[in-house]
This record gives sequence, C-alpha cells and structure tokens, in this order.
Amino acid sequence: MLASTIYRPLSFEAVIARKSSSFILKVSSKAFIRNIQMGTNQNSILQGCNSNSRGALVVLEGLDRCGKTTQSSRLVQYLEGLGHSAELWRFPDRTTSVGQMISSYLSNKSQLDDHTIHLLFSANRWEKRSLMETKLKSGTTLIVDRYSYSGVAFSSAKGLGIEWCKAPEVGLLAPDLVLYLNISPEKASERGGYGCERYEQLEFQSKVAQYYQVLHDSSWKVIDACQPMEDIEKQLQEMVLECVKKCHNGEPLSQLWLS
Ligand code: DGP
Repeated sequence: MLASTIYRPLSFEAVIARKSSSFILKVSSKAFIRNIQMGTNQNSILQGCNSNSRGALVVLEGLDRCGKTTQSSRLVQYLEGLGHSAELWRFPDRTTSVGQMISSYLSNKSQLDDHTIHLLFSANRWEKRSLMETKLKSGTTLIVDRYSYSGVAFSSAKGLGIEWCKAPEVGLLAPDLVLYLNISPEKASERGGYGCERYEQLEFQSKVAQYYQVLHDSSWKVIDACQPMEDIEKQLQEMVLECVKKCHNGEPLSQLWLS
C-alpha cells in the first residue's frame, strides 16, 4: 500500500465550530502538523488522539407512530453533515432470516407463541451485536430505531414477566443514550398508517407505555413527541452531540442489565 501524506485531523470542537459558526475555523496550529499515515478514512478524521475514542450508541424508543423513524434518519443526516461517521440501524432488522420470521409474525402472516417471538426479537439483536461493537469501536455512531427496551415493553405488555423478558437481553451493548419520544397512545393512533401491524391497537399500546416507564433509567431522556417536528429535531441534535462528544473522549462501552 502506498503511504499518503495527510494533515492531522481537526479536533471535535473544530468540527462543530466549523459547522455552527459559518466556517469560522478555530483550528490550532497543531491541526496542521503534517503526518505520514498509511491511508485514512472518515472515521479516523474523528478519532483524534484518544485510543479509546469510539462512536456513540444512541437508541430511539417510543410507542408505534411516535416519530422515531423520521427523527432517526434526520439525526444521521445531521451528524454526517458535521463530518461524523454515522449509520441508521433499526430493530427488528427484517433483512436477516430471523428478521423475516419476525416480519411475517408482525404482519399476521404467521402465528407464534409469545415466548418464541420474544426470543426471536432478542436473537435478532444478538446476531448484530458483534458488528455493532466493531462499528462503534471504529468510530461510527449508530442511531438505532428500537432496541431491547421495545423487546421488554412489548412482551411484558402481553403478560410475560419483566425479568424473564430482560434475561435474553443481558450482555447486549448498553446504549449511551436512549431518546424516548413520549406520546399518548390516543395521539399516536391518530397518526397516519396506524393499525397496519399486529401491535397497533390502542389498549395494547397503553400497556406498552406503562412498561416503558418501568424501564426508564439514567441513560434516558424523555422528549415530548407532540411538539413541532423541527423543535423535536433541535432538542435531539443537542442531546446526541453531547453524547457523541463523550464517547469520542473515551467513555467506555458497557453491557445491558448486568447487575
Ligand atoms: P417497527 O418496525 O419499529 O414499526 O416495529 C415493529 C413492531 O414490533 C412494533 O409494533 C414494535 C414491535 N417490536 C419491536 N421490537 C420488539 C421486540 O423486541 N419485541 C416485541 N415483542 N415487539 C417488538
């Protein structure tokens, strides 16, 4: 491989400053120290000097039709616009063979025992765990539309024990930040497309909302999902940037529900 001559990457603050203050580059002279490296990629631009620097694991949660999917993709666009490496993920991931079984169940094309489908949802997250870790460690931030909290809230709402529901999730990567888009089940049901899939029923969603409350921990931020879309977007951006910065500075990865 040919060695290429590149400039040392901008600091995190410089990336933000460049975006937010019309290219007022507050770059110290260090930023231009020439450096010989064997190639580069977008992630290395953000890694700076800390060897534990990594991407952030950010999860969006909430009832069906709370607006997670729209906000997740806007967040990715926003981060990419700032020069960060970011990817949009979603669970269930319906592209895998496990995901296809889940998809068929959700669209009422197949019937499965409640425990069985719970374990399939969990397996769908486990089959992505190692790729998730690799991406984070290489500096990519993952914006994830639903995660283990959906797993526990939806299955507990069917009557399965909450501890039983949590057990298969133990050891998955713990999110650095959970953004809960809060909406009443009634308001959500008025939104377009409601009722197409198995769980989109008012009474059931009310139970799901109650179980989400039980799962709330210090990694959670609750956002009012009935505000105008742009207002929500701004709030999420601030929260995510702060989290990305923390992870960039070496906040260690942890695992879910080990206690
Ligand atoms: P979505 O693709 O985000 O619309 O999710 C599909 C449906 O599946 C939605 O009603 C929420 C539900 N769901 C998502 N993850 C899980 C899970 O892990 N377990 C259960 N039981 N339901 C889930």
